Amino acid sequence: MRPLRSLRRNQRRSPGSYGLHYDPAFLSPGDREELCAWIETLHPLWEQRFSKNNPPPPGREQRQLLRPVYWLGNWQFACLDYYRPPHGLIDRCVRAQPFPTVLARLVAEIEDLARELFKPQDVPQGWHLNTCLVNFYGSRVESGKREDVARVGEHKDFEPGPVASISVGERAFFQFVQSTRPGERDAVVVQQWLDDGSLQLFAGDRFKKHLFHRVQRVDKRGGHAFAKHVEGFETRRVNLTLRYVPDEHVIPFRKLGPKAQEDVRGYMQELAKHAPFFGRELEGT
Ligand SMILES: O=C(O)CCC(=O)C(=O)O
Repeated sequence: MRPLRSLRRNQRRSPGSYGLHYDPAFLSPGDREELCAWIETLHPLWEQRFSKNNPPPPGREQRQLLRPVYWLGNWQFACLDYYRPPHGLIDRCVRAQPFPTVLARLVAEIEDLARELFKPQDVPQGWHLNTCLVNFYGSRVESGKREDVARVGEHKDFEPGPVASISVGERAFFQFVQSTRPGERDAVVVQQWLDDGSLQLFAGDRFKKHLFHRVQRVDKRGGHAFAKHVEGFETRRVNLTLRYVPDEHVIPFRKLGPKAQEDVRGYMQELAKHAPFFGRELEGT
């Protein structure tokens, strides 16, 4: 078995909070460099939240997501409403590119670590990190005006089992919160900075099912900047969130229902401009 590098190097577990592990120095300088070099090759999408066949509900408007994203393993398009067991399983997870070598290596290490840290009942049968959401955080730039949109509102990750999160670039202020009644402030239960090169790993009912999590803000003081990936967006932090979607719920584009195909075909065509994988998926080969 591979050595559990992060435990051995830091000889620490997060104190007193079963279900939450944080390693501020998970990435070695070499891994960080390799990961960042790969990130710079990506052409993320800046998706719209809704689509022709999934229009905004009454009182809400079409909007662009706060940040560009890229998915590996399977792409959960916002307009298909993400993976939401137990009812939202079908036409949610569209087969996408495999992990690059550096990420596959880190994932193997993280899976071992999760099995060491968490109780068997919190690591479902068949669990493996086959899904990666790459989030680009930064500022929207329009007509020379810069708007900081580096945040994520409170939500849960519904994919079963432990979720891992690797961060590079500026540090982010991350909170787990207890949701309260409308109009009242949410109660912060745990908060921490997620540093450049860090790993956060969480599992179990408390952190997965009961609490919500969010990114309140992303620092600017480190001077981190990534290459321009999307017109009108400047990136200063990249986060890779790794999750598990049962393999039977990941489907090729051609097997999506006709309405879902219609809604995401344009995105697939956009992705295919830079990644031949998506061209092949569109052709159904
Ligand atoms: O950027 C982060 O640290 C968290 C991202 C997140 O919550 C998510 O992708 O669900």
